[in-house]
Amino acid sequence: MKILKVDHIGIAVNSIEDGKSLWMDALGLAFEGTETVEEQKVTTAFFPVGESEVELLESTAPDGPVAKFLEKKGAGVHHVAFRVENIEEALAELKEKGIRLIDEKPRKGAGGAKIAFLHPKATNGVLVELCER
Ligand code: CMX
Repeated sequence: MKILKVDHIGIAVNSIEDGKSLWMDALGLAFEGTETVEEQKVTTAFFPVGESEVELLESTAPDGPVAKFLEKKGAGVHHVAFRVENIEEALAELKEKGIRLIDEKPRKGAGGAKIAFLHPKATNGVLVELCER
């Protein structure tokens, strides 16, 4: 498998509206608008930083993964996403290596990306996302 770069860092927030001014006004990043990804029960907001992005994540449902994360840990870094050349190949290789996957097949993420998660218990406690754009 080939990891091309850190695609984005996902940060769970209680409210994008309340959280975005830090990234825009204090840190001077561009705000690219929001997108709701129903399948993941989140609304996302992307802020490009060089070749990567910061992604704020706000839950859209109390039983969604981000709502559960916020309840348990509070706002903070939720996942690190690596862009890969070929996500199906990467998942097959990781499965072969015995790495615990959350998604064996890619799902649809923000911006039309193909995404899949590795289980944080297999990755030093950090939720890792693979994405292909
Ligand atoms: N980072 C690190 N650890 C996490 C975590 C995260 N984001 N989310 C949960 N965990 C840990 C919990 O702390 C818990 O650990 P302990 O057992 O030591 O307490 C363990 O994982 C199980 O957590 P849980 O609250 O019981 O939650 P679930 O097992 O129901 O689900 C997970 C955990 C990671 C499998 C689930 O959140 C998931 O499938 N995530 C992938 C999808 C996702 O997060 N989507 C949102 C982002 C979408 C996007 O970017 O577009």
